[in-house]
Amino acid sequence: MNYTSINDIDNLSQWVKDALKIKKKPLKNKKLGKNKTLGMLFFNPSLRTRLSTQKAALNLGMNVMVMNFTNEGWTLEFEDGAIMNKGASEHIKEAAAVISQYCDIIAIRAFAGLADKEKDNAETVLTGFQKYATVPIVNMEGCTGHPLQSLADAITMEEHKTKHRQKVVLTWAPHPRALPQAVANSFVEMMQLQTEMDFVITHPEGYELNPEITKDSKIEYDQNKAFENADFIYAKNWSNYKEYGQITNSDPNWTVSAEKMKLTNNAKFMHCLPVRRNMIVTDEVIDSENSIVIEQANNRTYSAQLVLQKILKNVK
Ligand code: AN0
Ligand code: CP
Repeated sequence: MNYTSINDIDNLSQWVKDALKIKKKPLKNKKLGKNKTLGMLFFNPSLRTRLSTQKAALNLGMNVMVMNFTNEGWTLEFEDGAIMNKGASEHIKEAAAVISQYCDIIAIRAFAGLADKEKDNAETVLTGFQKYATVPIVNMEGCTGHPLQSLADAITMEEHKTKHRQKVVLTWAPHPRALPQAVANSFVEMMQLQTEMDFVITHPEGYELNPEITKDSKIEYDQNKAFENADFIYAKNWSNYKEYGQITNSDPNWTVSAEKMKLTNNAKFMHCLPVRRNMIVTDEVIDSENSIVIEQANNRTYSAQLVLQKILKNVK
């Protein structure tokens, strides 16, 4: 079993229930991962993913090895048949096979480069490891998805939902650097699995995510209209998908402000973090009682623990 996309979740509501059980008793399966090793490979920076996934593995009694490829690992070649006369020192064929000798599960973070849409959509790093590793693979944010984040988001919404049918809004917000679509993509896919929530995506015109992901999810270009009666506001920036990787809008009117939150049904504020204050969201909103971003980050441990637990049970 791999966990590389939201499509690997066979029953979201059951997974959320199971994760909440883990949260109540995180050390219950302390023996499950004994003498098993999780290898965590980072091609990009991380705070939450690195620490929460490591914590999850430790809660299961696993050993953990972390390696940064940003400056410590050999530069890898992913193209089959490549004549390796350029920068890359080692081919994914050997690297993945070798790491599989040391690790029982390999978790990988490899962001979109945002320069070449086709290359990013091909998920070169993740699929390279899937092809040449002999152990299960976990996606810690690839080019097109961040499924551990969205599972944590689902857990967090379950904990904070009120009695009536919930309205959930994914809103784009401005950011000074070009960011991937991965978090938004997986959030959309996770929301498509929700049966008892209404979902609306709001962003400036032209900022449509990949239509193969959004499918028939509702898009409302008027952010104020989208916010009306919302129970959850999930903010995230992403760079333009059509004009791939470009920043074509930085309108500060899209920042989530207290004034905009007043349009909602006393909505909870969510963001995956790290967040740029007073760009994505004002201090007033993120510091308010309605902000659940810290609990969301806390739930990263239980989303990762559920996934590792499922894989370990499968491996045995
Ligand atoms: C990354 C992104 O937007 O994909 C990671 C978020 C979890 N964010 C930044 O690079 C700021
Ligand atoms: N939300 C998230 O994945 O955070 P990090 O990039 O810090 O891991």
